[in-house]
Amino acid sequence: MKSLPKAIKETLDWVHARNHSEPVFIQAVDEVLRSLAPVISAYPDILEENLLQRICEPERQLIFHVVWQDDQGRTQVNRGFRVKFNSALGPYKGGLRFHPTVNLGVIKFLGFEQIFKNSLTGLSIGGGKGGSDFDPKGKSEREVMRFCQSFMTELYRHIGPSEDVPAGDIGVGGREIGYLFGQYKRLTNRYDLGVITGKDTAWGGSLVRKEATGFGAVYFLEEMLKTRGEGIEGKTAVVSGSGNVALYAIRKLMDLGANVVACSDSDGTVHQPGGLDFDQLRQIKEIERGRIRSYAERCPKAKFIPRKKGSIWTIPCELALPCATQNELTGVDAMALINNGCIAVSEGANMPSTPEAINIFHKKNILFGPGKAANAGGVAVSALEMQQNAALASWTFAEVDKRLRDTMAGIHGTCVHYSRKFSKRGNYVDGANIGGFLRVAQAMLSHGII
Ligand code: NDP
Ligand code: 2IT
Repeated sequence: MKSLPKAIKETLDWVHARNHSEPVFIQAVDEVLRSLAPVISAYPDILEENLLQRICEPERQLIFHVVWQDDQGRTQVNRGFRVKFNSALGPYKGGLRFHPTVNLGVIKFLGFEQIFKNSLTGLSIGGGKGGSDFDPKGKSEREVMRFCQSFMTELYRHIGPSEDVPAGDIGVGGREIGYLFGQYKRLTNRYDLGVITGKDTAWGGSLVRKEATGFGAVYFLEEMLKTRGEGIEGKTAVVSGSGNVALYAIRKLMDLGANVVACSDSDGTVHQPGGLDFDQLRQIKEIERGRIRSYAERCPKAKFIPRKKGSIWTIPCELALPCATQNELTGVDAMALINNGCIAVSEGANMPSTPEAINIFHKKNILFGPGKAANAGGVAVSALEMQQNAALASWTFAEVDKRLRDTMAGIHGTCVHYSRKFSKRGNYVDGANIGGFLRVAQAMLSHGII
């Protein structure tokens, strides 16, 4: 930390001391504050108005119990969270994650990232995140419904179209959004479509929202490749995960002519050198809610590699898209990718690469698109869903897809602009952190000391 400006170092010490049991939150803050080192001398207001501490402390944090009944009639208890991190640019906006690893630190890291991501979209949305340690795996449809109803029975009083607008994340997709909205409607007696996004297109959802994060990560990748005179066509790609983001990153990569040879889940990886079969994959994951292992059972040309037997990142590829979860791609994985000829990484997930991995990508001059820029397409189309809901309108697939593509190109441009202007290192991480921060900072300064 020696070469860091004193104010940044002091803020980091302060954040570390008061959040010491939340390593992933500290990791996210560390990265952003380090990127801001060259910026603070250009804008004295940042320190005068104490913006660094103010942006690192959530405006409001809710923790509540979620009591629900399982199919055996037993009463179960989970923990629910909503962290309202920053509302300088608009109502709090960010997804809900249902996964057994969820705790306050995880939600704070995700909420913190969301502030800068949402700012980069250029739209009027603040940053927030929520979720629960509920594990949807192995639960029946009715158990998921009862859990969502109980979760919303507390959350409904804290959200609203101009207050806080949740959406999906890991473990929360269209099905859960439907149950959550249904209970909100019952409790409030209001058909507030704009209170939640990721809705089914039959009742207020936006076309392209389901595809948006994965498509967006590929559009961002395309923009990065263009800067080196490269394209996606003919390249070999590996995508980790096999959920919503992974699936539609794979779809778009294939549409643009890449050969996608592998994807994964927490049990392991499927490798198919001739290219994955998207329809089979979608059938198993989206329709049957099955596992990647059964894909390999149905597709004889695919091989299943159990998680213990090796990482997905040892499979040779030119393009890598981590689309599963935080810290899934380590320094060792980064070296393996580079040694096998990888030239570009676009993060569909939130903070999937460890700081060591990012360092290696930068040192080796790999094109590296950080999640808060590369996966912003999901929340951007969520904001377009809110716009359509407010206008009682619905736009065509082509119209929303074009706006998504333009938004991703715009975010890429912002990253390049700010990395060139401020960062000696000239990378997308600094560009995204600086560009995202400055827009929020300007709004916070305008609103005064609140
Ligand atoms: P899904 O629940 O649809 O899929 C998650 C995928 O990641 C699954 O394949 C899952 O495997 C794997 N995974 C999750 N947790 C772990 C873990 N601890 N270890 C190993 N594998 C894991 O979620 P999404 O596709 O929506 O989200 C994926 C990532 O993208 C997350 O980081 C999320 O925050 C981020 N993101 C999502 C957006 C969205 O619009 N949905 C927007 C922007 C970012 P398994 O089934 O075995 O658990
Ligand atoms: O991490 C994210 O950006 C999301 N999970 C989507 C948030 C949203 O409000 O659509």
